[in-house]
Order: sequence, then structure tokens, then C-alpha cells
Amino acid sequence: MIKHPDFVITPEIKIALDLDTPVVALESTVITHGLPRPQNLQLARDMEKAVREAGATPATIALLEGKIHIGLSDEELVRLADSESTLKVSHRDFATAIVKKADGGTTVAGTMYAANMAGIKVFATGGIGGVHKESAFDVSTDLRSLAEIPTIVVCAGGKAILDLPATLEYLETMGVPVVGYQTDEFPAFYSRESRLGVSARLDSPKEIAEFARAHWNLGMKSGILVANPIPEADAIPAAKMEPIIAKASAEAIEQGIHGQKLTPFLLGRISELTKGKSLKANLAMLLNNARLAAQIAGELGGRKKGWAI
Ligand code: PSU
Ligand code: MN
Repeated sequence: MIKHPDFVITPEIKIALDLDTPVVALESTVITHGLPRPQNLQLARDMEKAVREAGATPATIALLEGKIHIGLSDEELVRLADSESTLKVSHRDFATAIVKKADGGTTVAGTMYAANMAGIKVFATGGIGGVHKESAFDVSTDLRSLAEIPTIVVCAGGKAILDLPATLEYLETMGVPVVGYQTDEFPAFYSRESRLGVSARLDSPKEIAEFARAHWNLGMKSGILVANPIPEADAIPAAKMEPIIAKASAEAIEQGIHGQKLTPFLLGRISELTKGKSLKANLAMLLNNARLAAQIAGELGGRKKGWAI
């Protein structure tokens, strides 16, 4: 169990980790920057509930007054969701948050880093960051983390706002397995289709757990990206999304929005342009991913069940 002065771990999660029972990490940038109020708080609660119902302990990770919290109470969730001024915390922002005693939502990259330090190997999010279309140099730290941090990340594919072929090329170069859950096609966040492939198709949580054990027992250090297509009922066809994403993307360039602000701007604008349909899709996929992550965590078991990292 990690003992670090900057970490606060809830007793429930400590016990779950000590007993080697399944734990699922949940990110918090989606709460602080990804979703509007009040849907953000509702989603945070619903994700925790979905993880519990699937038999695992949820560990929402966030910064509060400069401490890295592994697991939040309901009051803490409310505070994070309501706060006007939270940082978006990726690798280089942890020290800022600690020194300034700030509140912050951890990105996929930041959450993977903290989860791995705490010994949590399975993590659920909506869509990972990647290579942006607007600038060739805007490559999310999420990709570097996937290359370096041995954690299973369950997502609904790359965010459709990204340059998905370039994102997949980067993951291939860095040796990150891209697993399609019950699909041969890499899903594109709001849509189930992208015409892009995956490196492996696996059809059950058990198979994914076996895959992770095999990968890590060979000494591989990378994460494993599990792409879980958005449920059919909530999906928006790619052809419908493309012009909307192009419009939001053009507006971002026009308004000079870049860096950390780009992803929240695009998600917000796309939600406006789809009259909330994309937001509904985003919420549905997040819950769907929380469930699958809990099932995978249940199959994976802890170090005692035989994986090396
Ligand atoms: N997925 C969502 N909503 C989000 C994000 C992902 O459904 O808000 C967040 C994640 O935290 C991800 C971040 O790490 O967006 C990517 O930001 P950037 O492109 O600046 O790295
Ligand atoms: Mn970026």
C-alpha cells in the first residue's frame, strides 16, 4: 500500500486493495472540465454506482487542496463538481496543484499515473485524448501515459474530435495494444464506426484479463487500451458527426483556442450544435465503460492471481 504524504486514500479503497478485491479508477477532468453542470455531478455518482453494481470498488481520483485523493466522499464530489476554478491536472500539473493547494480534475494521463502509484490497474473513461486535428504538435499526454503506465484503460475509442489515424499510429509506434471489445473496428466515441482497425479483438472481460496478464508477464510496461463501442441506442452515425465536428474545429482555430482548453471547448460546442444529443451519448458511454472496467477488474484479480507488474 502506498504511503506518500501527498496521497489521501479512503479506508474503503485501502481495504479493497489490501484484500485484492477489484477496484476501478475513475477520472475527474470529465467532471471538472468535460461536462456541464449539473450533469457532471450526476454522472460522477452514476459511474461510481455502475462500478459498484458490477462488483468492484470505485476510486474517483482528483486533487483537493493540493492532496491527491484516491476515492472521494459524496461531499467531496459535490465540491469538485461545483467548483468554479479547478485545474486540469495532467503529469506536469500535479506539482502546481500541490504547491498551490488547489482543487483539480485529473485527465486520463493524470489518473493513470496516480492510480498506478496506488496499485489500481483498471481505469474507465469516456474517450482518450490523442493527436489533435487543429495542430500537428497538440498530442495529448494521454498517449505518452498509455505507452509508459501499465494500466488497462477502458474507453469508447478516441474522441472523434481527434485525428484518429494519427492517434492510432502513435499508439502502434509506442507498442500500446488497442483492443476492440467485441469489435474489429476502432470506435470513434460518439459513433461505433471509424473504418480503422484494432490490434486485437477480444470478446469477454475474462479474455481481456488473460490478455493483460500475458502482456505484463512478458515484461511489457505499457498500458492496454480497451475500446468499447458506445451502446447502439445512444450512438450517432459518423457521417452525422463529421460536419458538426468540422464546424466546432474551425471555430476553435478562428478563436485561437488551443492547449488544455481545446478539448473542453470542442466537447461543449459539439453538445450545443447537436442540441445535447452528443452529451447524452457521452454520458451513456461513460457508464457503459464503467461497467466493463468493473467486470475486467473482477476477472483480473490482484498480483497474487499472477501478473507481474
Ligand atoms: N473523455 C470525455 N470527456 C473528457 C475527457 C475525456 O468523455 O472531458 C478528458 C480526459 O480527461 C482526457 C482529456 O484525458 O479530456 C484530454 O485532454 P487533452 O486533449 O488536453 O489532453
Ligand atoms: Mn492537447
